[in-house]
Amino acid sequence: MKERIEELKRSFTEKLPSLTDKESLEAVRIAYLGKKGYIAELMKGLRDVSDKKTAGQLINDLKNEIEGALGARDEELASAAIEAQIRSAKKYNPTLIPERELGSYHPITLATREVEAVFERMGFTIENYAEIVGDYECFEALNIPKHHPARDMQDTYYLDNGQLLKTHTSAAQNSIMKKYGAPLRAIFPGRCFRNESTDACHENTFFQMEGMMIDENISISNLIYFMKTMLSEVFNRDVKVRLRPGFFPFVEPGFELDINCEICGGDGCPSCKNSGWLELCPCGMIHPAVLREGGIDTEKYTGFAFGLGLTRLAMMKYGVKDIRDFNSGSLKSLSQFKSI
Ligand code: FA5
Repeated sequence: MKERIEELKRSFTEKLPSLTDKESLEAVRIAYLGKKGYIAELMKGLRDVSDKKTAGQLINDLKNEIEGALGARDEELASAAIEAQIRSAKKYNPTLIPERELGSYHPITLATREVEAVFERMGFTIENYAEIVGDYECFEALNIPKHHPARDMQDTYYLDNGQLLKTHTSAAQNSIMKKYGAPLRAIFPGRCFRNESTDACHENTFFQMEGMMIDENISISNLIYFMKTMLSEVFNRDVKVRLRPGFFPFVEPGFELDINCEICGGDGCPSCKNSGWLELCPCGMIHPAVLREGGIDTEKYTGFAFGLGLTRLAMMKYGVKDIRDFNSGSLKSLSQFKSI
């Protein structure tokens, strides 16, 4: 009996280090302590032993030893599992960037920055202007008096207090002339609003970028040079444009600068209203009445102005067929611009 107890003790001690998971631990517990296990077998064998008391004591000691060792091993395994969990868990880091889709710049923002960079390099300052303006800035200071038919070209949202939502960025011309005087080179991007029915190339809320250059001896050649430079730098290649006469009361002469439709290549499509051309950047020599209203000496200075359709420029640059996608808030389409 004594030898058998010693042998079981040895075999258990040898097995113990290999018990690295709950399953093997349980298997050994059943083998040694179970109803039909080695300890139960020893207890049965007691009947044939003369010194039952000593043998019983030895069996009990072995049983206690095995129970204690298995319990301790069980605890070790449990705390090792917790430690492994802690180790594998991500450490808290207050400066970590969240693991989710980051936002992206709106294509209009990207186009605006690109055009701004081109004009900044050519010495233009960038001005900001309000979206809610008065009748004076939006029309009267631009040689468009009350009841002038040119007002009909821009369906205006009027506010109850008599102010209005800026229909074009030209509304800032007068105040910028008064702010800086001449000579002057400035661009001013901004959101414009018109109560128009929308289609693939018309929105009721869109962006323009106005530009003005006033100095001595400014002529149409300067205007054409700056327009060409801006377009070739923004598109990084030659784009087909055409210049045709256009009427705006605040310029004389006035032009419409159209871009060959980049969506259909000029064949005609909904994006260009099937004409193959898109009105992009009307421009002209600033009317002397407008210069005078802005406090500029018309004997000494002349200037040009343009009103670039920024949203349409973004359409052409990025191949967006429908202008309404820009204000759609659809992440499916807008998030595509993050890598541009
Ligand atoms: C004007 O707004 C003049 N203020 C432009 C100007 C400035 C002329 C300085 C001369 C000197 P027009 O209404 O055509 O012009 O608009 C200018 C450009 O804005 C258009 O060529 C077009 O590209 C864009 N645009 C006009 N209406 C819309 C619209 N509803 N949706 C999207 N883009 C528009």
